[in-house]
Amino acid sequence: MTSLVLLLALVLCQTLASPHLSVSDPCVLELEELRRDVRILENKLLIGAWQLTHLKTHSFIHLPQSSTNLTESFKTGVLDTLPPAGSLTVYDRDCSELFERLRPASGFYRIRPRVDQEPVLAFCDMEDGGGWTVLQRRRHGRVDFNRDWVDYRDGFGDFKLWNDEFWLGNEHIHSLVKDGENLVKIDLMDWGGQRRHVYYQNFKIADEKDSYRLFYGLYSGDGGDALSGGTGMLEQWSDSLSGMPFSTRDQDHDRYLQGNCAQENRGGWWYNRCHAANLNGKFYRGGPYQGRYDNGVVWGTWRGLWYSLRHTSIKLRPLLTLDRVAGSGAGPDG
Ligand SMILES: [Ca+2]
Repeated sequence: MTSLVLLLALVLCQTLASPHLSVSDPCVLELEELRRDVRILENKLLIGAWQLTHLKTHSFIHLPQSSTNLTESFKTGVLDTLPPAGSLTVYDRDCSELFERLRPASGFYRIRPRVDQEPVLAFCDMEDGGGWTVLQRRRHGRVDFNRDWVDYRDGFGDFKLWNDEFWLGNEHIHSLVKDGENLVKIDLMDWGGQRRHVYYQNFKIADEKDSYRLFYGLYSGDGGDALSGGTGMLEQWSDSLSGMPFSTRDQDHDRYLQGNCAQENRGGWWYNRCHAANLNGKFYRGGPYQGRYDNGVVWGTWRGLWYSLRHTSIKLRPLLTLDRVAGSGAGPDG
């Protein structure tokens, strides 16, 4: 329907407009706006349909019988006692392929993003619609995220229990995202148990020669677009991470000439001058924190720069999976 409106507007504009369209032509500007609106609407529709399907077919987490409150179960550590997830070697490219093939439970699997490389141990989130390869997770602050370039490149943390904390590794993330359309979902939870979910289409990072430079597409969700720094021009100038190379305390690639964002903010990230989002930052218990630098586990557009979140995860799956789940008929299954 929206595509039809766009087509109609295009025909109308071309009929009325002079043969030499300029950028200032109102029709050109209007079309650009319409195209953007269509993209946003399509995105919302996709995610809405997917969430609906998910609600119908999945329960979010298999809680122990005695616990009915998710937040409470995190507090009491009930989920820590769940048995370790399996670490089977599979030869699927990512968790979505594995999900399509076997519909297995969530857990650690050795996937193989590149056939010319050794399999990689990754957490596959088979809830929440299924097929998510998890790139990052913060849960309890036991893993130190203030690390050097090599650690961020190769990955670090614990890969055993389902709530272990880790960074999958920039090299592996690069292999996973380099060809194809995908959707990244960022799950956030504060210390009161409130949750927000943020989505970015076409998440991409360059190779190591280009310092794992970050690219991403359309934002949606209810936590705010902190990767782009927020809504103001000034915030975007200093905080937008779009097109930024990765920095660590021992490799400063940020735009902050007077210092090193990674050193101040205690984590590896795609810093600008420096950030409105710092999900690999220092883990502060309780939420609000004070200090010289806004170096907590921060998603600025939701809880601000001086609130450190309790849970975060960054996970990825191909956009095509969503098409199939949403039943658009665009996928190979028809
Ligand atoms: Ca710097």
